Amino acid sequence: MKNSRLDGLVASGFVLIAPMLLTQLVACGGGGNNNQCNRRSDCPAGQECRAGRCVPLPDAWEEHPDAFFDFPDAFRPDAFMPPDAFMPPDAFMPPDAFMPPDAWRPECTAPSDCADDGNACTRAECTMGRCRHRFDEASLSNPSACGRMEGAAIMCMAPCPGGGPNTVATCRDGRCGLACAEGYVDLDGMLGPGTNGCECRRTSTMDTPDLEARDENCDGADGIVGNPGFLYVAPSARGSGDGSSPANAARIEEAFRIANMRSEATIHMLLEGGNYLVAERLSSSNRNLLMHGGYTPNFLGRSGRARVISRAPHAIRITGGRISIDSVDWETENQSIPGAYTATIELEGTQASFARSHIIAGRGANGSDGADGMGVAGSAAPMPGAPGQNGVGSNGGAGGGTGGGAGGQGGSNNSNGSPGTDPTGCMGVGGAGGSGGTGSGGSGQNGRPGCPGANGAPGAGGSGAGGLGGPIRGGVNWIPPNGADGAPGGPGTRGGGGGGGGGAFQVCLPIVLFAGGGGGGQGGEGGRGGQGGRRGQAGGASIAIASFRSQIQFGPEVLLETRGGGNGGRGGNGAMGEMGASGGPGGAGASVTERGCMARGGNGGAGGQGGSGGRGGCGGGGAGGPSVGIMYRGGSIMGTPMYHLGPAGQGGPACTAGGGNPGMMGVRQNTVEITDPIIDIEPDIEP
Ligand SMILES: [Ca+2]
Ligand SMILES: [Ca+2]
Ligand SMILES: [Ca+2]
Repeated sequence: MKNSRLDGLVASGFVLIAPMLLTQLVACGGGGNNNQCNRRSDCPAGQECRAGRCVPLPDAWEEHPDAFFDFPDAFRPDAFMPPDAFMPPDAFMPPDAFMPPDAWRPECTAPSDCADDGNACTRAECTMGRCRHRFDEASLSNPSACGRMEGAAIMCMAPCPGGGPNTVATCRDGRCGLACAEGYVDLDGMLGPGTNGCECRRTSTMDTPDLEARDENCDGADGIVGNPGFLYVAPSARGSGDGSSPANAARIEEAFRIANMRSEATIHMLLEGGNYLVAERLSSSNRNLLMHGGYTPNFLGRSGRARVISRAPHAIRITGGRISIDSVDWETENQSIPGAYTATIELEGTQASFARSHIIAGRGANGSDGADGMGVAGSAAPMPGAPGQNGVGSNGGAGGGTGGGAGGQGGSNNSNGSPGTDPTGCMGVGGAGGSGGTGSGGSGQNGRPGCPGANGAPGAGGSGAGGLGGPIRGGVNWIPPNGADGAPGGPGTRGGGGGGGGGAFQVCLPIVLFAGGGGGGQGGEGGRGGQGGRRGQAGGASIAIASFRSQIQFGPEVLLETRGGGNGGRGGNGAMGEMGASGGPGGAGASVTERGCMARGGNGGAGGQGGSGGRGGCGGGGAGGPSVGIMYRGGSIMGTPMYHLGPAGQGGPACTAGGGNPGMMGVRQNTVEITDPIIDIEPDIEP
């Protein structure tokens, strides 16, 4: 057991402690009762007087109590020596001079004998039997007792305080700090008490985007920040907009542009949730592109989806390579240009997988109506019939024209005129020539007029378009067929020729007069037929996915929606046919007079009016636009998405003038496999 009074004397605290002891000694009043004492002599042997009470003596004091306490004045510091003189202890208290040699004992023989001074940053030393406490250099880096010297003072903290979860206390240069526990990373710069501490547990140096958005490599975001194989995308650009990190998120068009320039075989595209308005078709070819949507702005969580709303008829086209789409919706708008179609996602020769995605095709536009037929077929207007010639003297006049519809020859002398020719039959009564007049009347009979030509036949109506089939453009785009144009109307036929007038003969003895009849007029030419109406345009298609030689795999929660095919356009009306030309007039019969005697030949009949041209045919109606979830050619489809299909387009009606053929209704099916040969043509937008 150590002697606490010697501690007080020899330690550096002696100057402070000794007067306290003196005060206590003086304060102890006399009296021996109840262990009360003023001094040691008041106490029984083996005890001392402490704080006015007799208490047992420590061993060391029992033998020579008087050697120390019987001379209180002698050790009062200012009484027996100046402070400089009595320090260090060895100098002022040679054992022999102060107390009996066997009364002094070493305070310590090893540091472990020294009492704790209550300061965790000191280390006890035992020097010449005396304890000293010096600053422990190990405290400069000891988190359990972290301290440093500032002047003569020891700044000590024991232990260093801890921080938030997964932190460890540190000590550096005698100052406390915090660090992350092994395997943990502080991402937000806050790790003190009450914070989230080192919130990220690093489980890998790699970090694949996942549904929980786990930041496995603890770089602050799902995926690998700054790696060329990872692009961070937001509805509007942030920072430099190069997609290298959440703080520098790129617009989606820019992300595709960057991805298409990168040499990495695999590109992860991480998209923040929200709407992406895109004016152009996005495209990727011969690459492994993985799109992960619905991230929170810090890319440490996922909720909802990214939604690409495209103003182009196709939101994205993937050629070759591979595409994986998760939690990204795609949408095209309703189409407005007549006959325009939309296929939201185009795949060609690629492997595609979809999960948690809603793919919407806008409605295909209605086809335009066919134009009405204008004008007539053929260039030359119908000619009127040539006139018949007059009779001269006893000679009849020639009929107008040649061939069909020619006028009849007027009768000479008293013979009958010839009938005009009749190219059409004229309802059974051709434009026959009038017969010659008889003698007594002195006048030949007039020729009969030619009958009118027959009207032209109406043009045939164009056929309506079928709903299925039609050209596949560029491998994946389906353009339904348009209707057919209406045929032009047939021309009217020429009118019949007028009959020749009959010859006349008159006897006024001794005179006999003869007068020739006039020639019949030629029938007029028939009118030209009217032009046919134009075909109606097909309605536009509405297709969620158009796939050509691609393997498609559907995962969970995929919905393919179409808003419906456009209606086919109406067929145009045919134009009215042209009126036939008028027939030529008949020639006048000759009039012969002598000595009061007269003979007059009959007049030729007029040619018949030409028939009118036929009306043009009605244009066929266009086919209705298809409404199809997946239109594919070759390749395969695995898994089962949900379908929500809008109505197919109605077939275009026939023309309003009657007749003609309506188009067929469009196709409405979840999937349609195209097996027709590919016809790679430009669309026929203008019907
Ligand atoms: Ca933190
Ligand atoms: Ca991850
Ligand atoms: Ca990460």
